[in-house]
Amino acid sequence: MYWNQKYECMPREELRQLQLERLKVTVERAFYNVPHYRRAFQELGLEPGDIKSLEDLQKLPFTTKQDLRDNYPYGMFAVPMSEVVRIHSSSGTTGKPTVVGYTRRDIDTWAELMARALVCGGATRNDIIQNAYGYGLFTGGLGIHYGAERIGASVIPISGGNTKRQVMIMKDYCSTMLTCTPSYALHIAEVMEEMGVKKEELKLKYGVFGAEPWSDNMRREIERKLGISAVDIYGLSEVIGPGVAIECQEKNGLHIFEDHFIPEVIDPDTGRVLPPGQVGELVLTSLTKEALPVIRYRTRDITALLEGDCPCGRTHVRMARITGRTDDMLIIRGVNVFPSQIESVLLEMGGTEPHYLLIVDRQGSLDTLEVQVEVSEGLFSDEVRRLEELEGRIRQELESVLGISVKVTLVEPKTIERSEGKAKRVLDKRKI
Ligand code: DLL
Repeated sequence: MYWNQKYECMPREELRQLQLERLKVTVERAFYNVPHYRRAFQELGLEPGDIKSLEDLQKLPFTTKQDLRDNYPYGMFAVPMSEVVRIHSSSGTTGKPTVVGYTRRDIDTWAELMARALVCGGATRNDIIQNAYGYGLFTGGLGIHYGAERIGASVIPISGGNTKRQVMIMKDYCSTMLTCTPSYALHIAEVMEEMGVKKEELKLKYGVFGAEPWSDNMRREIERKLGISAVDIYGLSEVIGPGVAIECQEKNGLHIFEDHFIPEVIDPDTGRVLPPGQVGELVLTSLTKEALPVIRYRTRDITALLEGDCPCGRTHVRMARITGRTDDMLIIRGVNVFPSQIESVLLEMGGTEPHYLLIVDRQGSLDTLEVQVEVSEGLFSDEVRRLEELEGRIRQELESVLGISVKVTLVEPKTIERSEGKAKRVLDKRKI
């Protein structure tokens, strides 16, 4: 089952030709409309006319999250704001989040990609899709929503949270597909058990899960508990949101929608492009985006491109599941968290020492974050009430900065292990 067979199964030669045409347009768009790109190209002595073949892509400079931040909020946009119809953003680090924009045509492209993705996951116009990705600045909710409507499926825009209600609605409204993060899918399954609802009472058949790393083991677990077939969906705000790549029902790697994105895998240390099969950092170039074209965007996600034809008939290259990141970004309950965000809150608080440990764990299927921090010598011998007050203040501040709940534990001075090399500040106990 395809949504758009012509493009999804395009012969490779034709696909490469299309990519080249679209790449040239994208490079021109970026060069002439975005000062950052013009500068970066000129530093390398390049101009749009130098891109004559797909291989020439390798001459172009990389783009990083830092470039987006340096041009915060709208400096990387290639169209005037009057053309922008939607703004999303991804969670920030110490400072600013990354802001992304869409023209009307970008929204249309995104809906097309998400329609393809949901069909890969098993959806048809007859499905009832319970969309439990968060709606809002996060791209998950609205991204899936538009794709589901494009197919003509019935979408339930329930967003995340209120799990008992999720179960009730799943049962009463006869949802046939669930879309959310994999950890939330497991949590829903657990709450279902607690409520005494059996999977046989549901009409659920398919799941499309992503936005955080997960494993084949976790897939089996979710499939068994919910009685469904589950696929992995990948994407990132800077590139478009969900709908960059997805598994087909073969569940053997994620097809990257190559008529809209060119993937490369590089050695993160040298920037050298690696041959298929080798593990490195995924770099993506958009081919059709108007508001925010990205050229050789370094995703920081670790994967490999997989060679060989897929029995499903799609000709788009597959990538292995994302196994981690080259930076220290954590994904906790689907929210991107950088340890540096936490550090800057702790350092601003007063009363604490710059020694802390972040403990990430999974209770049931919900991620938890505990922040252990040493208090200053003077304070520790102080009254309990003052310590409690400090703990409360830190927790509140962290929760407002990160947008997730946090447990704060104050510990005695000099109790957190010191390291002789790089400090190890994160203990990730989750087994996924
Ligand atoms: O997470 C977009 C999305 C929404 C994807 C819904 C899939 C489903 P951001 O918030 O910008 O966008 O976070 C992007 O999340 O660079 C990866 O590190 C991680 N990520 C996304 N999908 C997967 C996945 C959305 N399937 C960052 N496996 C990316 C592993 C993933 N990691």
